[in-house]
Amino acid sequence: MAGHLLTMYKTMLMIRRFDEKLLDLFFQRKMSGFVHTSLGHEAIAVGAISALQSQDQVVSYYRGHGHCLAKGLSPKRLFDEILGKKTGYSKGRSGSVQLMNPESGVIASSGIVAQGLPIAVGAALANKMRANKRIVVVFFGDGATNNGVFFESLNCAAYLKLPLIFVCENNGLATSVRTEQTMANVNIHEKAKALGVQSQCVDGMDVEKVYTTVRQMAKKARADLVPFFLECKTRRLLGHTVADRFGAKIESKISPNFLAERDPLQLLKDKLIRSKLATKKALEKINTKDVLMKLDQALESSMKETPSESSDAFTSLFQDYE
Ligand SMILES: Cc1ncc(C[n+]2csc(CCOP(=O)(O)OP(=O)(O)O)c2C)c(N)n1
Repeated sequence: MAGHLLTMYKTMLMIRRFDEKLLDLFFQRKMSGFVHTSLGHEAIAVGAISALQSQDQVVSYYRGHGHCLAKGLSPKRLFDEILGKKTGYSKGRSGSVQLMNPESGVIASSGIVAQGLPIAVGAALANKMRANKRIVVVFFGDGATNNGVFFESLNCAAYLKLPLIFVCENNGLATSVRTEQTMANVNIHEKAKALGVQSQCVDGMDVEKVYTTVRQMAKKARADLVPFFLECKTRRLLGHTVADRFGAKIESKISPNFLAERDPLQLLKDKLIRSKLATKKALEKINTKDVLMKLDQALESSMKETPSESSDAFTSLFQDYE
């Protein structure tokens, strides 16, 4: 478990630093488009995806850099994609919002709230019909659970008995609107129960908890062909997007001591040191050598890549993916 926890720590740190690099790029005006960071959500992506097998599939959403990195996509090609380079996973045309690479198992992500859920249902149905033992995990926010297609998707998954895990990243806010302002019942996992999907709620800041819960769910989903729902309670460290200063203000009002008390990376770091699984020095080396150095190299070579051209905009729009 020690090695496993360290690997998860490294991936969480990679996600944190990757998003921080994007913030720099955005404010230095070196990139165009929007960025929704997953700062604060790292333990969910890493805990859930570490519990999967390599052939399993992930459907993400606009807050999805973490899911892609946890699924093993390369930071260099993700930078390429976000910076609009030809060498990006979708030839630089998706921006940060629609990142995907079916070959690596990230089969889709969308900027449309809740849009990933029916896509995941379709993929899980295909897997079931092919009897290939693959499962699908779909990530989405709390706001997505108010959308009609959320209910349709869970109903289909339960009725059709699909090997699919729904993971709700409940950060308590949909842009700048708090869950209590849009839901009479804020216990989101109970919505799933009502639709016939077994569900649980865990601390989304605790990577081990997310990992062990998804591992159990994945085992059952694969063996018994049934869906599960996991609500992960989390908080975002910034506003809704990089440009959302108003949202950032709301967030700091709701959870003023958040960083000090509940930062998922700090929690794991403390645990690793407390349990003598790693020293402070070893963890700092991971930060500088394994993460920052790799990211700096990736970004430097990405900046030199050829930009995508507008004449490419309509090529490769339709492609059959296995
Ligand atoms: C169908 C749809 N409605 C509205 C929007 C505008 N919008 C973008 S993100 C967002 C908030 C979604 O909140 P949540 O699902 O909680 O995810 P979070 O951004 O907090 O991770 C909204 C309303 C959209 N993109 N798609």
